[in-house]
Amino acid sequence: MRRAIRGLGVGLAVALAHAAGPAGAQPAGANYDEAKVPAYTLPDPLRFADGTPVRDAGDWTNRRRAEVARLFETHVYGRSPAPPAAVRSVVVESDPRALGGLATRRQLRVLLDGTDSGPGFEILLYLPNAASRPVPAFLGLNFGGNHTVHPDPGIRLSTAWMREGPGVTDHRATEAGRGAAAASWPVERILDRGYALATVYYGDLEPDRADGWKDGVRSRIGPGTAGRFAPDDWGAIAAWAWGLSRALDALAKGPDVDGRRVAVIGHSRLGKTALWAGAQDERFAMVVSNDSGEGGAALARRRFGETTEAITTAFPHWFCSRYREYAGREDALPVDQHLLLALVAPRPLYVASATEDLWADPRGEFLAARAAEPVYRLLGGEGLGVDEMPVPDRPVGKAIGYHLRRGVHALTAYDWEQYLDFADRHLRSPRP
Ligand code: GTR
Repeated sequence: MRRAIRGLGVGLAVALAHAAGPAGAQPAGANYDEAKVPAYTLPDPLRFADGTPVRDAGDWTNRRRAEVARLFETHVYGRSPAPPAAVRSVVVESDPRALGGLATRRQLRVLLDGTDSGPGFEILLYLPNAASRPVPAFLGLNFGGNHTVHPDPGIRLSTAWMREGPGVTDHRATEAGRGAAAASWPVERILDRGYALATVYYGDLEPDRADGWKDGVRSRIGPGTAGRFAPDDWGAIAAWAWGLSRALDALAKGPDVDGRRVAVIGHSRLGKTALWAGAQDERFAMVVSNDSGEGGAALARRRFGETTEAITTAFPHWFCSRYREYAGREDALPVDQHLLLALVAPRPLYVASATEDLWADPRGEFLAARAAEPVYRLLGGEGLGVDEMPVPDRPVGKAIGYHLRRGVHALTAYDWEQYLDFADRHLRSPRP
C-alpha cells in the first residue's frame, strides 16, 4: 500500500491494495532481483517487420512509424475510432479571478455526439492571468475527479462513477474530496511558471473496472455499441487516451491555449495512457510519463516487477484482449515499450521513475528510453545524452528527459519541477 498512498487521489489506494500487495512487499511471484532478469533481445526500432533496414528519417516518418503504431494497436492497446463528426464543446463555467486572481478558471463540457444527453466529459482549465495568451499547457487525466486537484470550491463535482474511498459516497464524488489529490497537482506553481493546466477525470470517459466499458465511451462509440469487441479493438487505456485527444481538440479550438504547445502528462496507469495518447496523436508537443511502469515506459521483456501476466490478470480491461496472449510470452510480442517511446520522436519526451517503485521497474523504464534513442538520432535529435542510469534525484536528458526520484510511487512537486524545467527548454517557442 505504501507506494499507493502519496498524492494519488481518492479511491486509487483501494485499487492498488488489490493489485500490488501490501506495503513495500514483493507481490507473490514477482521478480525484484536484477540477477534474475532473463536475457532478452529487443525488436530493433530501425528495422521493418520484414527485416529490411530503416535507412533514413523518411523511412521512419513515412513507413516505419505507422508500422510500429499499428503493432501497438493490434497487440497491446487496441484500435480506437475516429473522432465523432458531431463533437463540440461548451464552456459551462468561467471565472476570470479564480485562485485569488492568479488564474482564469474555465470548465468545458465536451459533448461527444453533440448533444447534452449523449456521452461526454468535463475539462477543468486554469489559465495563468499573468501570461499572454495563447499559453502553453499541461493536459492530464486525474484519478479522483477534477475537484480533487485543488480545494477551489468553484470546481464542479463529477457525477460519474468513482471507486469507494475517502470523499466518495455510494460511488459518487462528495464535497469532502475537494483538494484530496492536491499534492499531485501543484496548480499555483504551474501557473506561476506560465503554463495552463487542463485536467479531466478519467472515469468521465470510462469507469476503471472490468465492466466499466458498459458505462463509458466504449459502449457509445466504436465497436462496443455492437456489444462485442474483437481481439484488437480498443481497451480502457485506449479509450482514456482517445479522450485526451478529444480534450486537445477542444483546447486547440479555443483562444486560450496554444494547441501547438500542449504537453500530455500522466501518472502510473494514466502515465501509460499519456504515452499511448502522445504516441498516436502527434499534435501533443511533449509527453510526460510519471512512474508508468508495465504497459507504459517499462520494458516487458525484463520481467522485473509487474509482468504481462500480472497486469492482464488484475486489469483485463486496460488493453485489447489480444495482449493477454503474451502473458508469460513477452518475447513473442512484436513490440516492446521502447518502441512506444520511439513513437514520440522527435518530440520531447520525459520518463520518470522512483527508487521505491520497483513494481514499475525503474531500470526497465530507463532502458526503454535509451533503446528509443536511435530513432531520436535518426530524426536529427539527441536522446538522453547519457548511457548509464543516473543516481537518484539527478535529472538528465536532451530530447528525452529522465529522472529517478528518491521515494515511492507518486506524482510529486519534485517531479513537476523537472517537467516544468523541461517544458521551459522545449515548449517555450511555438512549433513551426
Ligand atoms: C498498479 C498497476 C500498475 C499501475 C498502478 C497505478 O496496481 O499494477 O500497472 O498502473 O496500479 O495505476 O497506480
